[in-house]
Amino acid sequence: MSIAVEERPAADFIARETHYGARNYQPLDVVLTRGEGVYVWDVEGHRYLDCLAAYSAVNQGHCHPRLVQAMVEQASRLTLTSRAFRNDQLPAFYEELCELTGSHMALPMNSGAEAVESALKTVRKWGYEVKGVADGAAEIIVCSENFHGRTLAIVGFSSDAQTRGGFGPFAPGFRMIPFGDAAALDAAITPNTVAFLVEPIQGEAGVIVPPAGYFARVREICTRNNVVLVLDEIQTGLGRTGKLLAEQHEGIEADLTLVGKALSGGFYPVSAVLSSSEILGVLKPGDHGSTFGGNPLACAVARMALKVLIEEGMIENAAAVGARLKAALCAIRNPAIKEVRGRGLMLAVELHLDAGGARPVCERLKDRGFLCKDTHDHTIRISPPLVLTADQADGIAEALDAALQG
Ligand code: IF1
Repeated sequence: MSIAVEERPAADFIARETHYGARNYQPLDVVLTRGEGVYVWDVEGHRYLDCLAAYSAVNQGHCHPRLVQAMVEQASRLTLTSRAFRNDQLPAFYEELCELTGSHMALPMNSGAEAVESALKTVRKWGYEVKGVADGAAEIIVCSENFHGRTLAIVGFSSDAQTRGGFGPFAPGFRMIPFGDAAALDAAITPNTVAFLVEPIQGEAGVIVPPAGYFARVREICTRNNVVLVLDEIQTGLGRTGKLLAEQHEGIEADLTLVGKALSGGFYPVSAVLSSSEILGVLKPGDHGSTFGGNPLACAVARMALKVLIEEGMIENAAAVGARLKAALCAIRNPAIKEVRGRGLMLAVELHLDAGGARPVCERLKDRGFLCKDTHDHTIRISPPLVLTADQADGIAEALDAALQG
């Protein structure tokens, strides 16, 4: 028996979603039913090039056949054991993930926000047990305009009014500094500072690339002050910027690295905290956990997601096609464009304040068969699957050029 595909007009799907669903999103009115590679199709049969890739969770392309096979095979063998018992997929997942990323050990979780929360707990415990911070006094430094997820602890240290608004009171122990300012980090560190949590490129802020040399200085400051450097690579990691991890552009290594999203190629929520040293070792049996974290279905899917990323050259493709797409976007001559930013296939086009906003441009792109996401009112984010071809990249730039003309 299967879940029947409903043949109804798009408006019918939208009406029921709006009626029964919590209204915490305002999606473009396109109802998708199928995906393959860089393309998705709506219920009326229109094809679109997906320039969001589910916020970089679908780096490997929609419904990658090797991922479908890994998922189906494992789903019919064993899905969930809980961590009360061992399963035969988890060791291989650990081994392959750690060897690929040069990590000492890993902690498996599900959503990105859970990986962030897990890192926050770990660095606090490390602070008390290893660094010798007095109980309850640990401080964690974060950046303004950060985006690390939606849980209470995380939104509590957001600088975005809507993200925080109405959800307090919040957990104490966080200090905020500007992104890209190494001197501010140096000045904010106290003897109680246990960690600095930062995105290599700020995503939700509008794809903000820090100044050259920033992360080299950050690394040096953290090392000198015995502060754990936690890089949130949930969006930037796994090939998105043209390297396996964005830290490789900076020539540094984080102490804790957070990955998620594309770790499953979009099939399943799989995230992980990667530890380059013994830091994760502060977690003892019973300290932390998750019903689904490290389950065999997640591990099998993630193993294949990493395998296809490497074997099919997707990271190199992201670098090459990303550079071509960025050049094509930069070549668009339109006074509405303020700036083109980004690295690899993590790109954004910021419009001038008087250009009428990014949302109408995204609506027109949709009508031309390209799905893009506006962010912060004036920025169009472009982050297609990493299997994008050069011709498809040129097509995106041509469509944006046309959409900007109205
Ligand atoms: C939403 C943005 C992307 C993330 C980083 C952790 C998480 C995310 C760097 C949490 C999640 C998402 C969630 C999505 C919007 C989105 C996003 F626009 F906010 F910035 F991707 F670009 N760290 N990012 O980007 O991961 O718990 O969601 O698995 O609708 O909230 P999660």
